[in-house]
Amino acid sequence: MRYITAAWLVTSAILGVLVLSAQQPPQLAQLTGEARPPASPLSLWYRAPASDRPMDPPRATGQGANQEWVRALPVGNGRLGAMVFGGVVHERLQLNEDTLWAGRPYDPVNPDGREALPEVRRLLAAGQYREAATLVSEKVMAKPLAQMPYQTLGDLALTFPQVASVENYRRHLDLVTATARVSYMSSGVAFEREVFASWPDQVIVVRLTANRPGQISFEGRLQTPQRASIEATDGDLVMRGVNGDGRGSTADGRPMTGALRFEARVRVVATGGTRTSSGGAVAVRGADAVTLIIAAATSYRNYGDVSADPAARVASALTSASRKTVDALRATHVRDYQRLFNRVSLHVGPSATAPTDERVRGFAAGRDPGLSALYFQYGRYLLIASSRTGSQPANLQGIWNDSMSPPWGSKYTININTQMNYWPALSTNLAETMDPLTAMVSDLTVTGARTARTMYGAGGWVAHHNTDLWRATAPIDGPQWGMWPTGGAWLTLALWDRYEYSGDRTYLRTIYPMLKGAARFFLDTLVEDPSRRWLVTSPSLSPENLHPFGASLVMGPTMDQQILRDLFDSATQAARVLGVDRDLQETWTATRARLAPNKTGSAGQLQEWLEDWDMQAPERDHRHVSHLFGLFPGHDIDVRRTPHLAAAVRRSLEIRGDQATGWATAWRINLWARLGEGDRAYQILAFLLSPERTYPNMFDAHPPFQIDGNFGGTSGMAEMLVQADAGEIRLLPALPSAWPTGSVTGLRVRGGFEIDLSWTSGKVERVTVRSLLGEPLRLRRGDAERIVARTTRGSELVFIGEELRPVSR
Ligand code: FUC
Repeated sequence: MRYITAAWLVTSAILGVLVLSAQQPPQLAQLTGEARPPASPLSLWYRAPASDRPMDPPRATGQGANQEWVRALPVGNGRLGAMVFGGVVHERLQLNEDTLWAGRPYDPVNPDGREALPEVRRLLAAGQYREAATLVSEKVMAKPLAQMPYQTLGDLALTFPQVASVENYRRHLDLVTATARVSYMSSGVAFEREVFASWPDQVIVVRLTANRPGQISFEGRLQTPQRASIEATDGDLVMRGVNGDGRGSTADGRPMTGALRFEARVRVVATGGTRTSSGGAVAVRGADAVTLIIAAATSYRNYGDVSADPAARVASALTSASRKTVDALRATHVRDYQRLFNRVSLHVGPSATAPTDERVRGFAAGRDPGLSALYFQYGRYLLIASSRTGSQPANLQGIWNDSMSPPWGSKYTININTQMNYWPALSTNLAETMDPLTAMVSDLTVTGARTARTMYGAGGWVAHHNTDLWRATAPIDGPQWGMWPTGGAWLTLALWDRYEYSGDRTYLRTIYPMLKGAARFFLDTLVEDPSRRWLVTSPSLSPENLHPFGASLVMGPTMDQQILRDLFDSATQAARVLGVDRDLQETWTATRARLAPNKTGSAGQLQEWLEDWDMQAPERDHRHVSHLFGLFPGHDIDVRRTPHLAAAVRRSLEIRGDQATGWATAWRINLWARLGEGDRAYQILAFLLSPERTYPNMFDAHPPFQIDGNFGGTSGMAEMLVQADAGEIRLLPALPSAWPTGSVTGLRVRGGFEIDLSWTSGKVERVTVRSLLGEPLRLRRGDAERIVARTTRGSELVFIGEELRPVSR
């Protein structure tokens, strides 16, 4: 079929903007032929490019999750990311570097806060919630009021010659090799493009090949909305710039002027043909094959130091990568990635062979259980691609962002979103991806100690509901959202979980000061509830939910007490294991005992607040289910240990409803799985995987794109298959009837066990348990605890059938 005519080009340029918002991506012409599905079933694949038109001119505010961008395929090495669009004539790689945020080192704490807090507490105790919120708004909130956004690096645009026809076009992302590929035929020549992001080599590699010599010609250029200069020299495209300015200024009047320098460099290595540079572009004509190596870096060393040399960082990565062949770069990348990815496999039924966007559109029909398994593995892929040792933690969009001012700044929202990003890390056997989170919490113990001291006159450290690259910890946005002191404490619990999974004492020693500092802050700031003398947080809130009295501010929201019970427990256990701080262990235990208890309200629900207000709250179906933290990911509540409270959680979940934003839907999956309700969890998963919550590239739709839903969904599926509580492992605790037969390998649970499990017609077939720490093993299946066995470190035990008959080996 005709690929392009001049008239169509002009028309499409005029219509381009209109077409943008339409359902299908703009195409310059029809593509012909039907490409076959990729060989690896663990692939996302499509029969059309995400877009194939010249890029928009750079602009300061990006397009966020527009129709084209959420069709593009993400690659990443934890630090560098690219969205690959796959255009035949106009290929676009939208690039990110994970330290390229707006602004500069700053401390937003408001020194007026400390004087105002006693009055805020008095107002809350007197039930004057609106007045308390006004005072917090005037005297306590951070300066500036918003934190700094994560920003795009820019785009690499490759413009290929117009072609007469394109057949059998296919692009796909192979999750087994973490590689994006584009392939098609044109005028009898088979073209291939391959893109991968290597963690060991710290570069993104683009490889262009054809099955006949001399066929590869294109012009490459960089483009960015950042303040940057761009040039082309000796086969390199080079961009040097300064990050964006943030808004507002600190309490002492310092503006948020951008202070990071950055560089991106693309090395163009052609075999055969010619290569020329001019006018900021590199042109390749008639090459046999071309390799593009992309490196990028900023001057960020840490939240207080931006003195690194980005050019030196880029030069070092490029020099060493360009000494290697593309085969060597690929082999190193695949080996590194598979070391993590291959630890877990999942099969829950047949997979449709249709392109991924069609599968998502049809999923609600439920005939494609394999799509859940693909979604599960995609979550693991995305975590590996956005969070590696030495990188920043995965932010609201992982590392993929095309904007200078993305939704919610694409920051770290730590009243659920950042924590949810790491929910699958331990259960799906990717503990190392938590290293960046540990490093961030370590930073927060320093910046958060400043906030604790200046704002509260307290010891230890505190972080409120958001943080950013600069590790800001003061309350932001407004009292309804920001005045919540428990975000940092929750983060430390994720780190403690990692110890519970691994039993690694060296690691425990590094995180113990973080736990201890978080606990210290609350020892210094908890207040007495006037009527019942419970110890509670104040001022605080139940994340983002308004209570019936015109504010969210309160004393002692349920979630805080649940987090603090877990915090004091884990700090005490950690001190015991390490044999330190005996006095503190007693203080923590005593303080824990005085925290306000979980309470059941008149509707049978778990109360979100100290008072029974749930049924009068203005948004009863609010997306946050903060007070249910105690069931998941917390430990306060469990179906077997505390059945009455679990029943109250169930009632609260019914009141809240099943469908919410992406992450909020994913949280509900995990909670219903913990309640042992597989079919309910699956029904909610089906909504998460429907086009309402999943874009064509399977990114989670909050909407707009936010990656936490992907990670929460992956975690939810793991929770449906295996759970552990209080030393007991539960097999298939929430298996949905949609997955009658299947198998999983490599899931991890607390206490140091790794589990392989297969089932047929809903019945356990075979279980293999590897004991990593030599802890006693207790296995539960349904109502019966079937196995209690000793294990030794490194031993493997096998059980058969529903009765879990031990197999001696
Ligand atoms: C919290 C949520 C929003 C959004 C934002 C990034 O504030 O309530 O839904 O996810 O974080």
